[in-house]
Amino acid sequence: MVGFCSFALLSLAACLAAANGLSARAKAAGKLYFGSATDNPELSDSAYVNILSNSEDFGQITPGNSMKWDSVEPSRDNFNFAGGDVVANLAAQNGQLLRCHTLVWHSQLPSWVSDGNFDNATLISIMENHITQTMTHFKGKCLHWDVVNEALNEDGTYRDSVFYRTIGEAYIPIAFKVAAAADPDAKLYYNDYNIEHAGAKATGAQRIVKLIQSYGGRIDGVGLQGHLIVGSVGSSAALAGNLNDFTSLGVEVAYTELDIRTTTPASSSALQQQATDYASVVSACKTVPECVGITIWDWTDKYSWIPSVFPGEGAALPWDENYQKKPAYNAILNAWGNGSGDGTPTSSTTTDPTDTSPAETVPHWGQCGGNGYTGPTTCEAPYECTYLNDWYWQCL
Ligand code: 9MR
Repeated sequence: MVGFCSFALLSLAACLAAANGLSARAKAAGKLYFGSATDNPELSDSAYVNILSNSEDFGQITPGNSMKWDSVEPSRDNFNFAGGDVVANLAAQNGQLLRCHTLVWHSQLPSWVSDGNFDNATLISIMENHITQTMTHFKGKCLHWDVVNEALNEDGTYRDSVFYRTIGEAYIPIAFKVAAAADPDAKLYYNDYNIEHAGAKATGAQRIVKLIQSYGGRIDGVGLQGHLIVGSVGSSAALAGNLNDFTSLGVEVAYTELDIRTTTPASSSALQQQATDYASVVSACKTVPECVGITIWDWTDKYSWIPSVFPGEGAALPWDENYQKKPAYNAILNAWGNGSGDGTPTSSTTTDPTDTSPAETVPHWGQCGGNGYTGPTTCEAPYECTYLNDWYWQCL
């Protein structure tokens, strides 16, 4: 539904009654989106695309592969954005936000970079060029960019990538500095897995946030990938406590690649436990105001990466291979709740219903609500007036 929860037009009751999908419920809980990764080969499956394109369930999509270095710059200074454009265009067509993934990563990195034996200065310039060209191409389309991905070992020390070996830890703040200049409007994220629970690797990710800040750089968020295992997710309170360890450093957080795998074929009790586990993650995000949203790493088991990497495991997503919803679907819906009223604009910020003058619309990125705000509250199509905090609603 276009304009869902455009509060100048809908009463609160109508807004809440309309909140029936995973993303609609996330927004009613004050988040920016619930989203899904997708990958270009799957987009030839029209039944798949129909479900992915339902923005009530998916308010945001993320390309699973087509913005990675090997897709975008397969040989030096030879850029190919075609695959990424397809996903960006689909998001725009569906009125969905876009998370952009990922710029600097040791994996899916072409051998011309990893085996090029470049010196420090040359590798820095190659990295800078890759970031600048890629972000400039997608400028204005990416809500978030995963600037650096998976820079850590499990014990929280730095991974031995070509970037770390050649440049040292400074490659991370340098990448964020270049990214901040290339697209000032995109939120810049550090993204990693196995940082969802407090421990050495989560502490390492917090060290990275502080490192970037110590260089005077901008890091806006940390992405907790969330490749989790049924029965090992833990309580929502523990998950939320870990999120707060990040937000206390002045960054927002998001679960960026959530899936919760089990042994296959999955038993019905495993699927029930999986539903509980999905609900725990959603509740954790819901209770932490700086958690802006959750992305699942594709929505159907048919296209999940898990079975190819973990043989005998899978069934990790809320829809099965035949596109049937599993118990996790309703658990996610219920965990978001049906809108608590948190952040709902007060009457002082809503448009006077007796005002018959033509409605002024707010452009993309403009403010459209918040405590004390008295300006126009209707966003230019296709954008929606979205809660960011009690003082700021924005056309996104
Ligand atoms: O989903 C991606 C899969 O199709 C690729 O084969 C794989 C290659 O590494 O990457 C997958 O996505 C990864 C993501 O980019 C970073 N975090 C881990 C994800 C799963 O491997």
